[in-house]
This record gives sequence, C-alpha cells and structure tokens, in this order.
Amino acid sequence: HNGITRPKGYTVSYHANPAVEAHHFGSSHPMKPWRLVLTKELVLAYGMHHAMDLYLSRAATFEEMAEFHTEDYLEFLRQVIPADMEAAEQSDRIASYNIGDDCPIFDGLFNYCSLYAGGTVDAARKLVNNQADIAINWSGGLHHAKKTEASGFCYVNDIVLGILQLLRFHPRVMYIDIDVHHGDGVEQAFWSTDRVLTVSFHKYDKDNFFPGTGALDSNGPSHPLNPGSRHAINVPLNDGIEDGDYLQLFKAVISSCVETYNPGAIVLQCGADSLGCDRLGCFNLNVTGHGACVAYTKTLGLPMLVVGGGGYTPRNVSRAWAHETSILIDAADKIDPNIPDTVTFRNQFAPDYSLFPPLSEMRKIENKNSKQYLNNLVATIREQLRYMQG
Ligand code: ZL4
Ligand code: CA
Ligand code: ZN
Repeated sequence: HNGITRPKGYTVSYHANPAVEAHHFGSSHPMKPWRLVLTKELVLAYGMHHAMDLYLSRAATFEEMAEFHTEDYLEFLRQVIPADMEAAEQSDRIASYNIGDDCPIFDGLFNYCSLYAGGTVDAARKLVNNQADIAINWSGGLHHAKKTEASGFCYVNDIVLGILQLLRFHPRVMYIDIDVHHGDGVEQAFWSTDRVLTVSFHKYDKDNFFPGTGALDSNGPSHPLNPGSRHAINVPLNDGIEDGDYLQLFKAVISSCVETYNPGAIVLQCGADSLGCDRLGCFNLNVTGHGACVAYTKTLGLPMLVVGGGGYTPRNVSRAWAHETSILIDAADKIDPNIPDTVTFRNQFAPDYSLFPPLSEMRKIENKNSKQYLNNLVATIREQLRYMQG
C-alpha cells in the first residue's frame, strides 16, 4: 500500500459513514454530499486508511443534539417530510425554521443531520478520552445552523456540539474557520462565553455575500460584564485572495490568538469553498495554499478536531480534503500528485489527473485585497487581542 504508515508519536481518528453521502438536497442545489464519496475514494486509493483509526459514525442521539438545539426544532426535523412543503398546515413552522431553497426538506433529512453530527461528537470524544490527538470528520463543519433554525445548507450545528464536548475537559477551546463564508452559527453560540475564541476568515460584503455578518469590528458583546466580550475574531476579506497572502495572514492572526488565548484544543473548519474555481466562492486559493493552513495549525501541537464545511466544486473539495488528510497523518510527501489509476470516478479529475491543478490560473478572480488592507487587518486584530486580555 504505497508506504503510508501510521504517524510517529500521535494518533489520528477518521470518522465517516457512507450513509451520509447518499443524501440529496435536490438536483440543482450546490451542496452535494456526493463530494464525500470522491474524498473517500482518494483517501483509500492513496492507502491513507492504514495510518488512522477508522470509525463508522453513529447517529447523534436526540438528547446529544438537544445540548444546543431546542427540542421543538429537533422534533420538527425528525418528523418533517418533503410532501409537507406543499401542506398549508406546516407552512408557518417551515417558515419559522428557515426551511426553503437554501435548506430544503429532503428524504432522510434527520438521518443525514444526526449522522454528520454523530461523527463530530464522536471525534471530539476521542480527543477528550485521549484516544486520538487529531480527529477528522469531513462530513461535518456545518457552521451556520442556529439553536432553533436552519441556515445556509446547515440544519444541526455539529461544530457547536463538538466544542461542547471539548469544553467538558478543556477550559479554553479555539475555533478556526477557513470556509469562504462567515462562521456565524458557531460565533453566535459562544458569543457570551470567554471559554471559546472563534476566528473566521471569510469573504465579507454586508449586502451581497452570505450571511452578511463578520465585520472586522464585530468581536462579541461589548458589555463589560459579559465574559464573551471580545472573544470573536473576524477576518473580513475581499475577492481574489491568493495563497501567499492568505497563508501569511493566517499565520499572523492564528499565532497571535494562540499566544494570547492559550487554548487547550483547536477545532478547525476546512470549508473548501475558499478554493479557486469554487461554484459559490470568490477566492483564488490552491489546494496547496488551503492545505498549508491545516499544516500550520497542526504545528501548534494541540489536540485538533478537523471538520469539513462548504465546497461546491466536488472534484476540488475531494482533492483538498484528501491532501489535508495526508498532512494530518504526516504523509503529504509520500503522496503521488498524479491521482492513482485505481480511483473510481477518476474521470472526475480529467484532464490533468493531478491532486494539485493550478486552480487560480483556470478562473482567475482579480485580487481586491491590497497589502495595506491586509496589514491593517493584522494590526487591528492584534489590538483587539490586547483588549481581550483585559
Ligand atoms: C441554491 O440552484 O445567499 C439552492 C442556493 C437551490 C436549486 C433551485 C432553487 C433556485 C445557489 C444557492 C433558487 C435558489 C435561490 N438551488 C437561493 C439569500 C439567498 C436566498 C436563497 O458553505 N437563494 C440567500 C447560502 C447562500 C443566500 C450559502 C454556504 C454554506 C457554507 C457551509 C451557504 N444563501 C440567495 C440564494 C440553487 C441554488 C443556488 C446559494 N445560496 C448560493 N449562496 C447561497 O458556509 C456549508
Ligand atoms: Ca470562514
Ligand atoms: Zn461556505
């Protein structure tokens, strides 16, 4: 199996369930759980499964999900069926839970939600129980879901549930989000506590890009008696940011946050819609640039919960997450950049059949982030961290 062995000195757990991949949001909906099939194909074809403890994700229980969500909302998700979309007697509830084009009702919705949430809860427990140092659930990362409401393709917030598990053991948890969208649901869930520092990098354009929150000066409740005050860091970006600038910014912000906050564990959301050529994104990151953020986070040497998130060009999502799996097992240098012949659906990776196609050359978006703009972000965030310390 091309020489992929277990990483030396630490353990990686990998949480997945093929039943997640079988769900469909609707034929033209951008969220394709099928991208997880492609990811798994690459991980297996490269022999990376030999280097990890593999776990079949179980469904999170109703009670586990109720640690964040209301029982009414979960009960609704459990019983609603696609035909209810036409039924007048359900229309008020459907509207109040924000069901619609972004968050449709599809067959097996509750099963889908409880399986991706179960994977993240299990992954967090492996870290807490010292059975893993890094735990991966590519099917999770659904950062927009709210306590009583679906939002932005997310129904149950598995990240919040995973962080709640980590908080049973760790006094402070840091959350990092490199999805192109703002991690609003996670930020909001921990808005009033100083035990979670949330850091999101995202495209920000208040009126024209979802969800419209995550401005640079949006740092948590400003009331001095609120412990969550200033424990949200936002890195708002413009179109077209490229690998070099993004990585430099990521290292500057994350190193300052870790130095100031001294977290006991890190949760990393690896939304792959920040890659170039994404159907919904507008950045110019390559698989290597996106992966370099994961590699840098790993060097911090903290217990790490790694989840997926967005990503709407399935072939590139799977390239990124397979590459990032190889980084997390310390095998990136053993991976052939040419995608193996044995991969099912290999035609998806035509014409280059490379793990690292130059994404930003294929659909270049003008970079609207000046050096001055980026330098000001870092300076402002360092100032915010000084205030956070008190
Ligand atoms: C679609 O083609 O900006 C949904 C959503 C469904 C199929 C048929 C319906 C056509 C693009 C998006 C009408 C769709 C209208 N279909 C959707 C304000 C909006 C209201 C809804 O990566 N319309 C809302 C959400 C974002 C909005 C992004 C990112 C998740 C994550 C973590 C969520 N919502 C405008 C859009 C389509 C669709 C085509 C779509 N929705 C693109 N961006 C959004 O952060 C997983
Ligand atoms: Ca983000
Ligand atoms: Zn996204």
